[in-house]
Amino acid sequence: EAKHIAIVGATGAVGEEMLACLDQRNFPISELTLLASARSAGKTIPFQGKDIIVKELTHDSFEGVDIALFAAGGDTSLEYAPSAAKAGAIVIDNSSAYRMDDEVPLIVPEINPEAAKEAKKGIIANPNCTTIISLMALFPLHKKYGLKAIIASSYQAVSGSGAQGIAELKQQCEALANGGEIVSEVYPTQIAFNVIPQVDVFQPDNYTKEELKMLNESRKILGVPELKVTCTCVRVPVYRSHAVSITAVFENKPSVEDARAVYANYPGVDSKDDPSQNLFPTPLDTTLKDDCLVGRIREDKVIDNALALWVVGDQVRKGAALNAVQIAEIL
Ligand code: 2RA
Repeated sequence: EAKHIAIVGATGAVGEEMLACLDQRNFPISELTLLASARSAGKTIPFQGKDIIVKELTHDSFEGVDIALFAAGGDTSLEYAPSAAKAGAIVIDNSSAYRMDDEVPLIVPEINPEAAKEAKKGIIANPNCTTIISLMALFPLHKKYGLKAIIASSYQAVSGSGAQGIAELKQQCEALANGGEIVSEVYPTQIAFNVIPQVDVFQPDNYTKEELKMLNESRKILGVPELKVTCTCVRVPVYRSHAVSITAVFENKPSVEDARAVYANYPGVDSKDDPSQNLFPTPLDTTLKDDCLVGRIREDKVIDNALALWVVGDQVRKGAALNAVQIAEIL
């Protein structure tokens, strides 16, 4: 039956996409509460023919809310998600705040939907976008061959940094085209016509938080605590879709043909892979789309029982908003 939905961070890139997904998927909504900071409160956002006024987020914003989608960063989730849960809402949190909490399930609906029943705190965590997109390619193969290790390099869109990341790339491209000054506030150096091998902050082991998310979140979602992962996360001048180059190592010997066939009837992921036709997916193929696309599937030439492959997916959609709405659909 219809639910009272709240979106925290309704005016951000992911919040806006959550609204779009709820609308496009005809999610049964009895009431919609849009919440944001004082700065954004008062704005109106159109939804299904009505103008909804964005309210300021407070600890009392969740009366009667059934599902609260959070997309306003980790600090806001840590501060307000417990209040939403206390008011009786199920929280689906897009931030990293609760992902590694043993009492909080971390869910990709195509992989571990049953974990939604374990929301002991009334909170469910949405995984990191790079993890979701990578696992959409790896899970079907994991089921067939048993995944042991992942060696990956990501090519991450600026939308991962929110609306300001998109604006920074746009500003720099225009400035470079017209001879103006470029502005680098979101990234440590120019991102236009460049690539930056840093996403999030460095840790003592010289990996970034983003790279360790791939390791820790993949182990939790797949339920494979001994999974080995080495990942290099790179920011690239692309607007909305992440791409990940992966060598996946399995227990059993995989075959390229079988791998392509596996994707053919797997929900949420498709293969676009025919070297004889120069057929492979690029970030522009998945932008604003639901499905992830896999290509460049080939036997790895270094490691036995391993496939090299390339997966792309829309970072704002399947990487965040769509995944969260699909979790809400499970509920
Ligand atoms: C990024 N995955 O791409 C991180 C957070 N969205 O910046």
